Amino acid sequence: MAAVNDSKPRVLSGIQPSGNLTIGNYLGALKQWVEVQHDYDCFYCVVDLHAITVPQDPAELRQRTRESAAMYIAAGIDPELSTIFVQSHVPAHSELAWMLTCMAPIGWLHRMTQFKDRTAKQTQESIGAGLLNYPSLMAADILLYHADLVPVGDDQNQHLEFTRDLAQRFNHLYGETFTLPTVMNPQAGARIMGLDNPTAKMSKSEASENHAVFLLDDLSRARKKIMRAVTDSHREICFSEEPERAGVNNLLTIYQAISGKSNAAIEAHFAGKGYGDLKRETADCVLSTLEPLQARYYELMNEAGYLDSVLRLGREKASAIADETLKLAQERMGFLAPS
Ligand code: AQP
Repeated sequence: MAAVNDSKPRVLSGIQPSGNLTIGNYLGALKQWVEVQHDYDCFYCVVDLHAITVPQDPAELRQRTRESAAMYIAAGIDPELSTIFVQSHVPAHSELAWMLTCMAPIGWLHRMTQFKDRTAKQTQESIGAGLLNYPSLMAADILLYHADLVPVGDDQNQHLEFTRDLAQRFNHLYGETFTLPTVMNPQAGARIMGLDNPTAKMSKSEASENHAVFLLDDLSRARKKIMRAVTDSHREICFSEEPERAGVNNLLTIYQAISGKSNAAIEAHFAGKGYGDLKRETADCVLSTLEPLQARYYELMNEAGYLDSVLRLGREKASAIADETLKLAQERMGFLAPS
């Protein structure tokens, strides 16, 4: 049973069940989650309320929520150490999100890059208000648990800044209530790019066939996708910020994030080798991660009742903390307590 640990600083993070998880989600988020769980009191949620900011098929959303939770465990999150739960199981997330939405200046929300990117090609009529308010819900997720640290890929850094600003605003208006969280990005893998288009972030909901390696991809399919990754017409294999070298840089980043080797060691290793070697060895690294993860995942999905018991316990533990913080915020904001 996961025990409450008040002496360790706290971590909170989540992933949307908006598609099958990718190696971007793994290297940017999950891998860090596993690494910090011994030193922090960790809360990891499947953020289904975030997923509905774009239309979801109800049956698929339900299924993916379970699959994502199983994937957290398969990736190495230990339910004995960390709390795993589903965001919508803890109503305090929605309640605090509304309070924060009412305090969030619309100008701040309109400045969010993710909102601008996601709505660039849509008409006002087709954009749900949830997409704009997404950062207020994310702020609620984090602030409810007084999280000290939030391990995420770097696409979420602006939302973390927003969370800090909103918490400060609340604390200033109503008195010290929320802890200001700090963002944590991995040293390598903070932004994995699409294999077919290395100038765009790898995303689980991007439809094109060779864009992403999914954590549940058949191993030969995963290898094929990496072997087909876009590179360039240069020869030298080295890290580079040049846009035209983004494909090679992306493969090197994936290799580095998994192998843990330094830039210099990796460049020395690939000196004199060709792009075929780089792709083959990157694929070997990725497959060495996917193979045990997939084996554990399928085992878990076949273990009747286990996942439900983890999520039930997670909900209890998360609710206890979130409800207390919500109550305090409600009092501070002036809500009449029920008699
Ligand atoms: N390409 C990536 N590289 C590094 N980290 C990434 N993350 C996502 N993509 C990459 C990190 O994964 C965590 C969960 O992300 P999310 O599902 O909450 O939202 P997202 O960032 O919008 O992820 P996707 O895969 O792009 O989802 P869709 O396609 O649904 O929008 C976060 O920590 C994120 O930084």
